[in-house]
Amino acid sequence: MASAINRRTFLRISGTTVIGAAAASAGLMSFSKASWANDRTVTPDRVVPTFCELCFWKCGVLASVKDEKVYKLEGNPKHPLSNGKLCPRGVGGIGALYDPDRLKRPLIRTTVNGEEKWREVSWDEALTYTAKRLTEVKAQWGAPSIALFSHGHGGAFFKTLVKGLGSNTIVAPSNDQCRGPRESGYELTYGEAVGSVETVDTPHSKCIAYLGTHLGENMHNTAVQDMSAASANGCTFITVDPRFSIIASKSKYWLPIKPGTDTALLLAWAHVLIEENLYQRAFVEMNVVGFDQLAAHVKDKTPEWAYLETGIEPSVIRATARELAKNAPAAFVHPGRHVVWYGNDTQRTRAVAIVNGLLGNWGKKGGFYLPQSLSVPAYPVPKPHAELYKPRLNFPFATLPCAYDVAQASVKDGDDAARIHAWVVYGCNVPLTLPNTAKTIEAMNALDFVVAIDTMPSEVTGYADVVLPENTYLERHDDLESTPYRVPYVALRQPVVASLYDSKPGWWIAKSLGEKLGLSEYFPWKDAEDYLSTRLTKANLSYEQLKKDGVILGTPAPIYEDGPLTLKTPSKKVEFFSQQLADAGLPGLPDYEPTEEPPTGYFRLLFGRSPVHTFSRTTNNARLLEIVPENELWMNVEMARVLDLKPGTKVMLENQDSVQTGPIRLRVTQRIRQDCVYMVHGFGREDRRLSRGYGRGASDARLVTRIKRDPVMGGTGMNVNFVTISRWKEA
Ligand SMILES: Nc1nc2c(c(=O)[nH]1)N[C@H]1C(S)=C(S)[C@@H](COP(=O)(O)OP(=O)(O)OC[C@H]3O[C@@H](n4cnc5c(=O)[nH]c(N)nc54)[C@H](O)[C@@H]3O)O[C@H]1N2
Ligand SMILES: Nc1nc2c(c(=O)[nH]1)N[C@H]1C(S)=C(S)[C@@H](COP(=O)(O)OP(=O)(O)OC[C@H]3O[C@@H](n4cnc5c(=O)[nH]c(N)nc54)[C@H](O)[C@@H]3O)O[C@H]1N2
Ligand code: SF4
Ligand SMILES: [Mo]
Repeated sequence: MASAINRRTFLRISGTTVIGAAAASAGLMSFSKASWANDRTVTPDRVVPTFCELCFWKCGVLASVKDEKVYKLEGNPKHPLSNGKLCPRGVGGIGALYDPDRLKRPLIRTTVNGEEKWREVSWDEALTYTAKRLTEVKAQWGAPSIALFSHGHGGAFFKTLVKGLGSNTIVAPSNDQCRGPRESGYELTYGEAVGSVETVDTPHSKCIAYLGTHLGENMHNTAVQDMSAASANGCTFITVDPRFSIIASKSKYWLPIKPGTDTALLLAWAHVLIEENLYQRAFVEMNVVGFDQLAAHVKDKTPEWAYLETGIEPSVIRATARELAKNAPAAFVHPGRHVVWYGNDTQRTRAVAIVNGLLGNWGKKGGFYLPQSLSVPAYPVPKPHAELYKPRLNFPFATLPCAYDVAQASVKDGDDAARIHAWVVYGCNVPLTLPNTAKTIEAMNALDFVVAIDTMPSEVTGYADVVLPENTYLERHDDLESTPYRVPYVALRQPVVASLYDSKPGWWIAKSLGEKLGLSEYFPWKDAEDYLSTRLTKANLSYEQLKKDGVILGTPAPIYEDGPLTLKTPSKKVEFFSQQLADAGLPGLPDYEPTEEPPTGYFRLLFGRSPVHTFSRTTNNARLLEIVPENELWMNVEMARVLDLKPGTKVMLENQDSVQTGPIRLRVTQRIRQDCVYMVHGFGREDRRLSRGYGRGASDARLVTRIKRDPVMGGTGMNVNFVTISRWKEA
């Protein structure tokens, strides 16, 4: 077996560490500056429809090209997820295409005179080497010891590859570090996950409660457009958030809840709806099991009881419950998205689902619509025999294995046979997105082999053995996109301009690697166009029309249902009481569990989104950094006074495990409770290869060294870290 590098040093991709590196072309860099303008005076040579990958909402884009350069990105008016508009990140996609720091050529980690370096290699050499190393790991430890981490639309071809190899060890931080508990909570209660795009009928709603969901900062395009439409229609918003978020500023009620106590509020809302006979009785009688058990369960969960937990006045709890009830069924509590907060997250989501059941809003206008999808048959390939790695952890209602457990199972612990030995990482920056950065790095160091498929040098590529540069979304085809939505549709991603540098599309990388691994049967098509047109022909759809319009709409079907529901739960009804949970020894109704409080002198660390950035994906994007150059630490005015810290002061954070990050500038504000501080995720990049992103602001990820696991599906509750703040002293 080829000698594995045992301890990988973090390896930058720069002139000094790459053997044979050519400097980035000056012409390209100067163009990158000129292109930021999104110039509206230029007449394009062509306008190419495609869809966005600056986040995972997948809005339709029209890209204008002049002299083979993309100079403008706009929303595709025909695409239902953009309606002619993009969010600021989507407009800034040009910054990702023309980022001079992009990965340019395949790289292999190598040791020269005891020093680790990158060696620029041909694609053939990179893929031959990768195939050899994966084959060795499979032969020695079995295929399931090869894990795929994947995020983003292009991951589909790598799933085919890894399954073809025989591994079902396929994980995603967007599951157990994001929305996994919500999906399990809704599957247990309604028999199906909420999914992305969330199936909330916001434009027709008359009252919406947002728990944390910070729309306007969380910039999911259509969700924000819908929220504006609802606001214009006079919808009442209730925002429950320890921080006065943008959506709080549009709300009739802001409930500055004590962090971690939302389940108490939800149970008190259920109490008021039942005790005051405000729930949708006909819906409940027709569609719900376990109502009587719920009524008994929340009998003593009075607003007065909840006040002591949440800090929200009983009168406000009653008023908001009545406001929701008055507008039901055109009212809902938003199910949230990034819900891994305190470990009891599936149960909290169940409480949200139950309050929504009392509002009778499933399948109702202004509540939850029943999504439609345009089904396009898969390209026919043999079914692979893929297995999950052996020591499968025992979270009874996980829809996927947990990324966190796969990382833990990669660390050396004496039982090599049960370990994960290789990672294929597509579009994930795991050191920053899994909890406990140091442990993730330890895991990566323990692996026999890591290959990262990425567009940018990032923390994850720094610990890889092979780095494969993918095209950005503006240079490549991808698989078809047909998210279940209020109208059925299928959308196309197609190259707007030719590949820059020696980057390649993901489909080509997966297919070529598949061929080297002897897996050609899973990639029988000639190229992406052959693959796409074959799929479309089977669905009687025109590839030519899709190329021209970027999207094809299907025939809309009804999205509301007035009769009895037939759900996919065991009882076929909405399960307030979950026998499935009870059978697994877990509470059949959501219990409120108090969350550990910060020790004296500590703040709870909270984090969220900036409207113009997507995690670490954009923190090197020149265009977007012009708008928001760094993150700030939000602290309550009163606490800043006590600590004698002025606005704008640079501070350091230190968590309960003595991990430090910073410096970060202080934002002193009334808009946050005294017991917590808040920052935007994705900054504090530690990689000097990022000529613009390096060293801006601080990293929340470094501070998440402690988690609380969700007993239902294994999500990693991350809002359980505490920090002290001190003035930064320049060394
Ligand atoms: N501390 C902390 N941790 C978090 C969160 C948090 O707020 N704080 N948020 C959580 C949430 S909500 C989620 S969804 C997860 C997301 O976490 P991940 O799944 O890891 O996803 P990203 O952070 O988007 O991954 C970024 C990587 O994708 C690369 N990339 C960008 N575009 C492309 C492309 O077109 N092709 C390829 N091949 N690569 C590309 C970037 O260069 C970067 O290296 O993180 C979770 N983890
Ligand atoms: N611009 C932009 N938009 C994005 C993304 C992005 O990177 N950039 N990422 C997308 C992704 S992958 C996701 S998952 C979503 C995440 O976005 P959301 O699901 O909307 O938000 P969260 O990150 O869960 O929550 C952040 C909010 O929760 C509040 N909060 C913290 N603790 C508590 C608590 O105990 N109770 C309550 N009620 N509130 C609390 C914080 O103060 C903050 O306002 O955003 C998506 N949209
Ligand atoms: S919400 Fe913004 S970043 Fe996300 S896909 Fe749409 S335009 Fe792109
Ligand atoms: Mo997420």
